[in-house]
Amino acid sequence: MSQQNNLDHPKLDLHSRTGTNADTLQRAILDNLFYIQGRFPDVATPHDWYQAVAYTVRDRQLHRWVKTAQTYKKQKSRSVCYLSAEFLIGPMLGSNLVNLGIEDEVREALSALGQDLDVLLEQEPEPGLGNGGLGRLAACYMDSLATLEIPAIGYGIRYEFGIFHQRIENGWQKEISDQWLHLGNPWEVPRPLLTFRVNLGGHTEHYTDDHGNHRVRWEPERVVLGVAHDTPIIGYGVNNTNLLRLWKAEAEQSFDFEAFNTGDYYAAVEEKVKSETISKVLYPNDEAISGKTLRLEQQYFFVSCSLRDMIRIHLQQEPDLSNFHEKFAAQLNDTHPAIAVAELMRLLVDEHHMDWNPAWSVASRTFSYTNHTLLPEALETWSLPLLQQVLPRHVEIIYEINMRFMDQVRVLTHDVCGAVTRLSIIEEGEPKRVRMANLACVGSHAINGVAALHTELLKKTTLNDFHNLWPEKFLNVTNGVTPRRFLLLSNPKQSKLISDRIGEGWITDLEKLRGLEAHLDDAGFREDWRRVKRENKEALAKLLKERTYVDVDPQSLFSVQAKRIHEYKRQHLHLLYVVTLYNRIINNPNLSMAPRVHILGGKAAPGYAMAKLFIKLAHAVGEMVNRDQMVGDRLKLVFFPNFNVKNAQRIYPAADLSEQISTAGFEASGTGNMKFSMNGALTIGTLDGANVEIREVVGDENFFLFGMTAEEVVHLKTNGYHPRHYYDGNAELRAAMDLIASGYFSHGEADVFKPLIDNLLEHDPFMVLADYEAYCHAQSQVDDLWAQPDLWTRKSILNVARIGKFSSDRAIREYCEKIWKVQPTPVD
Ligand code: GPV
Repeated sequence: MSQQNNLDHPKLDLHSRTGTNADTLQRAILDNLFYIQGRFPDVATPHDWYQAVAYTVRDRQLHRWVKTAQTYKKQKSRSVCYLSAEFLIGPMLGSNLVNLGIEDEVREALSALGQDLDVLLEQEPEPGLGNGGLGRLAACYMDSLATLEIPAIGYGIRYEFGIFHQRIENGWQKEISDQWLHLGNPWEVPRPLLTFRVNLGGHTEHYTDDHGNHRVRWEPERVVLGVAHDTPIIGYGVNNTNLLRLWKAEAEQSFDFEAFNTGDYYAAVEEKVKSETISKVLYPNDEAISGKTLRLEQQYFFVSCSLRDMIRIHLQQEPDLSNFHEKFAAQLNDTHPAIAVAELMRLLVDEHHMDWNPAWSVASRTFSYTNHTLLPEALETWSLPLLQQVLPRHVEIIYEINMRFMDQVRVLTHDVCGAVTRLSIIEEGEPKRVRMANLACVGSHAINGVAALHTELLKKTTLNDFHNLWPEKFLNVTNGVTPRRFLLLSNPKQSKLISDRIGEGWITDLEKLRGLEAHLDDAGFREDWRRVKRENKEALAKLLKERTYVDVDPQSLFSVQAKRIHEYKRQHLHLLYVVTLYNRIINNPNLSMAPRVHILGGKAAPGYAMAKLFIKLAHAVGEMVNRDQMVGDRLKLVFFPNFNVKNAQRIYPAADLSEQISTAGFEASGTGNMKFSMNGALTIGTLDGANVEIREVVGDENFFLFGMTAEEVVHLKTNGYHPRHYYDGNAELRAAMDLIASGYFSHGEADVFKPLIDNLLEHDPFMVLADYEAYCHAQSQVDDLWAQPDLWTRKSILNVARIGKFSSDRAIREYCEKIWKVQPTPVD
């Protein structure tokens, strides 16, 4: 019982908070239920039990966390700071159990208490602190950093309201505000003493100090507090427990006593409300957010707190900031935190009195920048007047950075073809704007894209001038996803099947999956593989029935497209194919075909009318197709509502076919494509983003390729694209579009889908019609293979066996070697 431990208090018995056998866990769960929540078993709800288990797991993380902090400090390790406006971490209980390796023990402890772990897992609200790929990537990287024993802090915003919940009403998306903190968050530790004051607005004053130095004082209009909230991130099978440190905005004084004393109660709380607004809500992306003052304030708020926290940590050990960049590598996750370049200069020069040149050297060796998109509308710029209003000192600093940069550029480029104007951080115009990507490039020593094709296109197009200037700064790091959450946790059956054959080494060394190829000719193994997929599909079919009331046959081919809704991702191409199949059945009632279930899921940005219309179309077509007696079980179309991390984990394992059909050159990488493959789906896809590399490793005979290349897309666009030409030339395409336009799917109201059809015929910016025929052809090849189940299974196994490259462990190793120059620091 009196197990020794040598943390801070050698004699303290912490066994009940560290022990991991079922008996100890059972007692700990009961203790937490009673002492933290004031509940006892007779009256505890499933959510109470969930929280008691969560606290029990967190206790076991906290010891490792303290030990980790001590180790990093003692070893003076260089740390990675991942600056990101989004961390889409998803539910934590399941992945923490998996990473700690105590799932079986907790399950046993709970069953002794009459509780079912699976029921409790369902209780956890999802921390939806991100929109999609970019935020989820940051979460996968946090998992890999800890697993690889790399000292790291994730810095971001503790949004009170994460991404909205999607409800479907009459086929239309309705946004419901997220309340993930409503019942409390057992995973976070608030740190009220770790608070920074963040200035906003006001003006600057330049003066000369007693020693004759030029100094700048920023007199803000208001001050907001940033309070740290820490979530421990534990690695798989290691003791390293890193930190996700999210900042919550609070008012400096929760009460204005002067206003209160004069009787104006409302004025007294007004300032508090205004301050706290900064971390209130996550902006749903794809929307025009430039011009939103609050969004800029959010970006500056979390960046300022994070940099000052890094400086605080640094000065605990070092006399000054001249070697700050040796202690920290700061990654800018897209341009959302790019104001960090100016803020670090302000902190070093104004507050720590460094000279400009050494300060610049420190800053540019600290930062590196990841670009996640080529879409011009997603490249952030802030209008200068707005920036001036919120961050007057930063405008001065950005001008100074730009002046020095422009001097350098004129010498280096001789302004060939107007390169100077394009490289400038300031965009001319009325009003002038600050280009955040340019600021990030100038202030970073490394710039990377997220897939090979994406990086090449960045170099050739969006960041071409910067590439000409500094080719050595550019490199590629293809994205990856964590196999712990997206295989081990979410697909336990396939995981067990794999481990039974090749051991558990794949969990931290995903290339080991190649060992599965040796079992390809084992008929028993293929049989098991099919059975597992089948069981996963049955589970999803059950869930679909609960959520959508649609019956689907698990024997059918499950074809899935689940991701944010966007025209460039071309959910409408997918829907045109479903309507085409429907037409084929109507025209030939005895048609024999591979029975298919098409599943779509994803959220549309609230202000993106066309994306919302796609959702309506999916429901409208589904409603007609699914109840048509003539169709029967040959074809179903289901929209899975509220696609989020939790739901994703139940969808990937059940997919046969993964739809990755974006217009070539538009999807920077994609990460869902990797998760589907890892779970044994074959991909039908274009040569876009990471699809290119997935096809390379799984083999082109195990991938259904179709469509124009990125080059062909550009070529067609420059030579004049006429979508109507494809409409006129393809009878099936015409029939599908005409049927939608006729009002057949909208109770005779032809107007409903008119904007969608008109847009395709007149503009079709993402060339859906040009790729339609090739897509249908590739889908026929899918059907042919589906008719040979054993061959399909072989290809499914091969996809998994060869997908090792797309582990986020590989991606993080590349960042560590090529960009961050950090080494593992194991914790005993
Ligand atoms: I910029 N991405 C995203 O989710 N949100 C954004 O604001 C931006 C990019 C995505 C890309 O669209 C994906 O192709 C990519 O896989 C993902 O970022 C992670 O790199």
